[in-house]
Amino acid sequence: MNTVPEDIALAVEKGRSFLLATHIYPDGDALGSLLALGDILKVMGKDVFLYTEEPVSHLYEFLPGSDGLGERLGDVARFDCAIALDCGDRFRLGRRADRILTVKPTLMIDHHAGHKLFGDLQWVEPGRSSTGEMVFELSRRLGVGLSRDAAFCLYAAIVSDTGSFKYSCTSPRTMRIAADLLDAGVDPAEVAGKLFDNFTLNRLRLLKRVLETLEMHADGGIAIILATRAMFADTGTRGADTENFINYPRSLATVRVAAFLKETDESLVSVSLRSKGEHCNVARIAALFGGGGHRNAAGFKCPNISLEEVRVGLLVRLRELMATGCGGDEAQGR
Ligand SMILES: [Mn+2]
Repeated sequence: MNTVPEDIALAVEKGRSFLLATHIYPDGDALGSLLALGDILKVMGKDVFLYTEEPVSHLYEFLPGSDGLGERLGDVARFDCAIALDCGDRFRLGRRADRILTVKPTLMIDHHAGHKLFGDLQWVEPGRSSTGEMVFELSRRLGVGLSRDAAFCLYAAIVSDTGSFKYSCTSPRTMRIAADLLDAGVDPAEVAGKLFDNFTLNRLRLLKRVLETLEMHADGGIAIILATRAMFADTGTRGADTENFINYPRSLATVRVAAFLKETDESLVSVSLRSKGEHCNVARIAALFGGGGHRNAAGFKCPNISLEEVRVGLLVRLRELMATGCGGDEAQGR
């Protein structure tokens, strides 16, 4: 069942020169979708510029094409179509969001449940595991065969956002698409190895320090871990090295909600939240602090505040969430 809206497919067919962008601090789904769609458009004979605000994290340098992303946006008048991928609201497009959005039309392709509509044409499906899944559907709708590189990027995108097909956002359709990507030549062991078995010794030392901060609350229902600037300095690591650390407290059997607070370079405290099940909606907690995300995976950032202040304020909200049956009954798609 192909759900690509007609106006999205037509705009992609019609465009000649494309600006592709995704959210700041891009993850595997963001980058995988961006690179794969860039490859698909090039196969269609179109000009494509892949924009990123910052250099790609070393954790994702293995994605084919990641060395071809550009930080210099230049004059956007040269584009006749922009596409924002995996981006739940305009602020997540980063510092140059306003300039990107002057390109007409700007298309949205996204699966965030709390997506705040922006741009000109939207394709938002919270029921999708990943934006990678949606880009796959778009390639089918456009009748473009996937190169091995594009298939590799889409598979990495889907594996990232489904936690290796473990999260509840994984649907039968997700698995069928993954199977098609394996048929296109993707080696699942290669992707998993590069996504997960990618630690430097410094990063493992950082993990050791971070796990020492583990604290439990609400009879084991809440787990919190912290990363301070001193830990990054002592171990020679950066914020990007903490990717997936949140999965360690999440992996505790009793845990319903896990939180990871870290001090970033720009005097911000950045918070990642993970939860389990339909009734534990951390996107609502993140929204209270000006952030967003999915039911079971969300986050927010607080400027000019100490880690301890954020920890105390967040814990109050997490305790409330636990006390109300972990988030109430209205189930949003992840
Ligand atoms: Mn995503």
